[in-house]
Amino acid sequence: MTQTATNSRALIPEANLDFDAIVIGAGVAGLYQLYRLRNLGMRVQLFEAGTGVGGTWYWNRYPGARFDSESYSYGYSFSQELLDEWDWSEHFASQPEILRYLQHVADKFDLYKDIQFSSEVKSATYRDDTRSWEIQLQDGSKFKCRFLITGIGLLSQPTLPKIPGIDSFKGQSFHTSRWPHESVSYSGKRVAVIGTGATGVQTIQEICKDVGHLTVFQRRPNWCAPLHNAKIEPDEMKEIRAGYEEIFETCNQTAAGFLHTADSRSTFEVSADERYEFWENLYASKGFGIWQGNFKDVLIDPKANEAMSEFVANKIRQRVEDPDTAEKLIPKDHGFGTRRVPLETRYYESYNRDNVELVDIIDTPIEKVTPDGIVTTDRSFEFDLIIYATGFDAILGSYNKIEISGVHGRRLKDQWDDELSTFLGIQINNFPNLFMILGPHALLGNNPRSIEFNVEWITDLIGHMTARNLTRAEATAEAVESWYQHVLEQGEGLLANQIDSWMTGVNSNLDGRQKRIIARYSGTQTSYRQRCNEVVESGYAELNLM
Ligand code: NA7
Repeated sequence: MTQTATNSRALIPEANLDFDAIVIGAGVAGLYQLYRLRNLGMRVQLFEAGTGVGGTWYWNRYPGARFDSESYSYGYSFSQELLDEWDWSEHFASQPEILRYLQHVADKFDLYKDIQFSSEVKSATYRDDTRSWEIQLQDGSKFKCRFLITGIGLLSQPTLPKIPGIDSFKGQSFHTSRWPHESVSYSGKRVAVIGTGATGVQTIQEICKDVGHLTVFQRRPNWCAPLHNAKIEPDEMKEIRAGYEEIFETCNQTAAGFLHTADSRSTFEVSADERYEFWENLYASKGFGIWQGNFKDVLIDPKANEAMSEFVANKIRQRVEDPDTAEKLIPKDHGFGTRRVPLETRYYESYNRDNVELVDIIDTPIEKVTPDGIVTTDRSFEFDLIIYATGFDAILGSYNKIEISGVHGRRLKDQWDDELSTFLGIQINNFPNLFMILGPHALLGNNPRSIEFNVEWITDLIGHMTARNLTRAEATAEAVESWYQHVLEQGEGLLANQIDSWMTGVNSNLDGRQKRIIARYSGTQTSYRQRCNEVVESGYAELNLM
């Protein structure tokens, strides 16, 4: 959809707007939103806290950071030229390559000219008299716009553990997502990693090859499975390129936007031999197939889940030489796939190395950090470097960080404290003209696929409004309530929603975040997209447009 510049300019004078739209965040979401809105002929400004583009891939520079989705299923699909010219070097690209890709996108589409870096948004205030948003940056500068779009990420606010003495440590220490831009020397050093989620696993398996000694402090283990990464040879890249249409079509049809989707059979519908052969094949195949492409009941039926968990537990026992260490690495409090499955490359074999030690901090909790290292109830450890791979204030953190207020000064945080609800994960009643890309209760998974869909939906709505000189869009309270009920229904029976994890909003390092919530939409992409498309077809009947 292309609108003329004349349309958009008509939006500006009446409210003295600086921009038609402001986008927050220069990650995969924000970059694409900037591109699309600019194509509508709008004046758009993007504010980014970091000093460069990339979002997740700008911040997470820790060794070993890489895709767990196939590179060619993760990139943007909107530009044939971009697909034609970009070669991925690995099936699961590493962070430096991903960052180069996003920088290339920003260059190619001339996005830099509308991005202001080192500009963290402090507050966003809606003014109903002018139907506009006023944004204030941390440096005090203010900007007014009609539409505000957030591309601020689900996992962008890191959380550190509340351990006494954490600031007293004399050596270097940081959270993985704040890994310094300059090179960090860990070669030959005594290093601690706290946390064994997807990030901890990627870090541990990479740095163990170089450090002098690595001590891993594990609270709860996760069920990890092999990534099976490989280089993409030039001929293979040609084949991938020729198949892009099919790749994206597949991603758009699967439950969560991955190349993998659940098998139509149930676990116990097949013979034991067939079952184990299927699981062996999944264990030997690339990427998330073992999680997303398993029997259809593995993530729902406790018995099926138990059988799958036992299969993976035996793999861990086979791969880890010391039986006590193997048992410590096998989760006992949740089943396979009920938390995000970290994909690994010889992660379990890391524990067979002489320079790697696993400390179970459920058995022997950390008491404090000292200037020299870490003290548990059992021992004192000395370190040169402490790495916190302790996760994020997921889904809500990036919203809570900004003081967002809507009509009549209603604070978003207060509204969400009362009840976390949105319309399609995109809009919120009482917050007109605010659009979230992958907000709470949106469909997560292979996120760029959902991001492109969300961005295009938002762009179409804004295009629809500008074409009609409409200046205010707000989801009705009824629409929000009905989406909320739908999200709850879709989440029923899913084992993952009965387990503590970032996906259920639990974070032991934050006050008041010990209770599980339904934070994401657990239906399929097809049902999500169908619902969003129905809203468009009805002429946005569930939004108040003025
Ligand atoms: P996760 O998956 O939230 O993992 C955080 C890890 O840190 C996990 O093992 C936690 O143990 C551990 N943790 C958190 N707080 C503490 C304290 N206070 N003490 C000890 N250990 C702690 O974050 P990731 O960054 O690994 O991954 C997040 C997502 O990013 C990932 O799923 C991908 O989608 C990308 P716990 O399990 O809570 O016992």
